[in-house]
Amino acid sequence: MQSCIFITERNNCPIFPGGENPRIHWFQTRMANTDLPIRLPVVDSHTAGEPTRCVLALPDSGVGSVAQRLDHLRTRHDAWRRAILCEPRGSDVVVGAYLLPPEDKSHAAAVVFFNNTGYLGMCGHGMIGLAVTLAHLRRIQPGKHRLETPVGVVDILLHSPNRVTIRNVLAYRLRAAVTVLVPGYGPVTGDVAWGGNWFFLVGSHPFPLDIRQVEPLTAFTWAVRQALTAAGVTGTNDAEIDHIELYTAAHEPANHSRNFVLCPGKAYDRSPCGTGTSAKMACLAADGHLAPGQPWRQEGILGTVFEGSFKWAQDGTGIIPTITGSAYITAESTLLFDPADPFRLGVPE
Ligand code: PYC
Repeated sequence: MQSCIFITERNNCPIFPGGENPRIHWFQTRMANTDLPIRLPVVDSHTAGEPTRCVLALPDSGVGSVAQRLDHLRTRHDAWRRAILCEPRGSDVVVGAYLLPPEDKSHAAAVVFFNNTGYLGMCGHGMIGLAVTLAHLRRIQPGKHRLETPVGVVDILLHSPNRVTIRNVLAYRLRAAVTVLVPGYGPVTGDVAWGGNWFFLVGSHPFPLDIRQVEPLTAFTWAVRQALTAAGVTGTNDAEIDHIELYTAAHEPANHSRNFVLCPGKAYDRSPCGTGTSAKMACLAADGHLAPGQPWRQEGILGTVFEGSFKWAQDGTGIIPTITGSAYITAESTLLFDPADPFRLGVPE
């Protein structure tokens, strides 16, 4: 029974050393209706403080576009996501990255990002972390590479082992100044924007964006998210708005803004959030407050910075953001899933 494609390093394709026919290891380890192997190699990194776990072995991910393969992973292998990212092997904060063969062979790879509750369209900090991980593994060299995501192709420019620029998918503001009544807080007004994930961006709120305020910030942004759902405020095609972004003046004069971003699984983004910075620049561009090519330094809740800028999309539907940041490898490890371990599939929700 095929249970896992192990991305080996014994072949000559640097990203998929197994080449067109990656070596398939037939793990005789099917456990409790899952096909988890006993050993799973991962590389951990952090980008501006936010962790990414790149998984170097795959469940069978099906065929087709990255979006189709994401569906396959979600419906057939969701146990992997929980086992890899949830406690006791992971935490609510970590974003996982499955590295997949690209659909278009001229691209370097495809990637599906996931977290403690599900899957992400794109992930800016995760893409920077993945690029640094691939460089660490010597699977890419400094220069330009193209990666497929479920929501489009992202270009990366690896400047050095730790510094990366990504050119994100199209970002745009869908609705400006939407007001929702948030129980316990009153009316809250924000913009609905897409930056690779759906965001509600709120500038008018009573909170200092200070790391010591994480609990009230989390409670407020979670309440905003629930109020949006209750009010039926969504992204395109009824997509749930699952990222809430508060912003305020930067603490450092060199920066333009500071943010706090609540992620779908109720953890806050330790980084300035690449897709959130993209959504923010889309709103600024729509208001005429940021010009193409003008630098935008987005500070996150830890004070770390993503450097952004944009150009208009050719069809005028939005902007193409670029985001630059740094990531560092924190671990090369092997997750172990002992069949006798009652929590091998993660602590149940
Ligand atoms: O950097 O885009 C991002 C991101 C999304 C969720 C966590 N980080």
